[in-house]
Amino acid sequence: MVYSIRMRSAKGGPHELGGLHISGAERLSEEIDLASNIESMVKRALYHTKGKADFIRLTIEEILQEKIKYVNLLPIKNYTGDHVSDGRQKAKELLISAGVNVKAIEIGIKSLDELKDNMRGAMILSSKTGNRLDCLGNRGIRVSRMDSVNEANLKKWLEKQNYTGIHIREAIILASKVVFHSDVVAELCWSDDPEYTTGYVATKEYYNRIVPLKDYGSQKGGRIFFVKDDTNIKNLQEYLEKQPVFISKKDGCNGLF
Ligand code: WAQ
Ligand code: MG
Repeated sequence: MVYSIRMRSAKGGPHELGGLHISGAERLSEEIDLASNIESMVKRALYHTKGKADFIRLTIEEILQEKIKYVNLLPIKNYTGDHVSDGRQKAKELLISAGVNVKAIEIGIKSLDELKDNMRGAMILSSKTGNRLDCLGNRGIRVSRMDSVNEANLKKWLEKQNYTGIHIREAIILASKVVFHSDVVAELCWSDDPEYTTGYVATKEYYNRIVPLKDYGSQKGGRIFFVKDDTNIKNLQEYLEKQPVFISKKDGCNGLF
């Protein structure tokens, strides 16, 4: 049996009553790993660099095997600059090549920089005009119900490329699910964790990691999904939030992971 686990946590009460978003997480879990996955999510909410959550909501639901979709893991490219301005410039170039309009990119970066409070989800912007297309305000769209097919193999694959840590593991799974959708042109992201300055631009081809995309110590972070102008937002939202997706990769003779 496979279960979806979703966690969101806040400080100063629940999100909907104005609490500050601390951390969230989403996994698809086999029954045997359920308890340990839940434990690590609760620990993450309690011992986070953004503070100790006083509100934690966990939702656990059984997933029907036949509903699960399999999506390819994006390959990784890496860019490193000296300053945030270098990183942002690279992000712009990558987004332009993916088909996002310069104006939309500028609006996107500005909206992330100007966020007063962190969102717990992502903004959906038109890749042409930069107009916000979701009507979800500070909540945004939270991508859920995704995971790797084989955690141990994903870890090995990342370690082989010298990537360790939970940020990249979670981000590449999320990005692979997001850009797989035909209406999504590209994604831009950087973390809201104050110590984590790496971000990325995900396109249909690559997970482009960029260091740095924000200043050390800043708690401002977020995600933007740039989409085609005629996107049916309700359908896209349904896919991002509800469609269970396992991210997998064909790895030569090691088979699928
Ligand atoms: N769905 C939509 N938006 C989300 C989700 C989600 N499941 N999770 C987080 N966000 C949004 C939300 O606005 C957060 O405030 C923001 O993204 C940042 O989330 O080394 O760690 O979990 O290659 O802090 C990227 C680079 C790390 C990783 C991103 O984001 C690497 C990261 P965080
Ligand atoms: Mg965070």
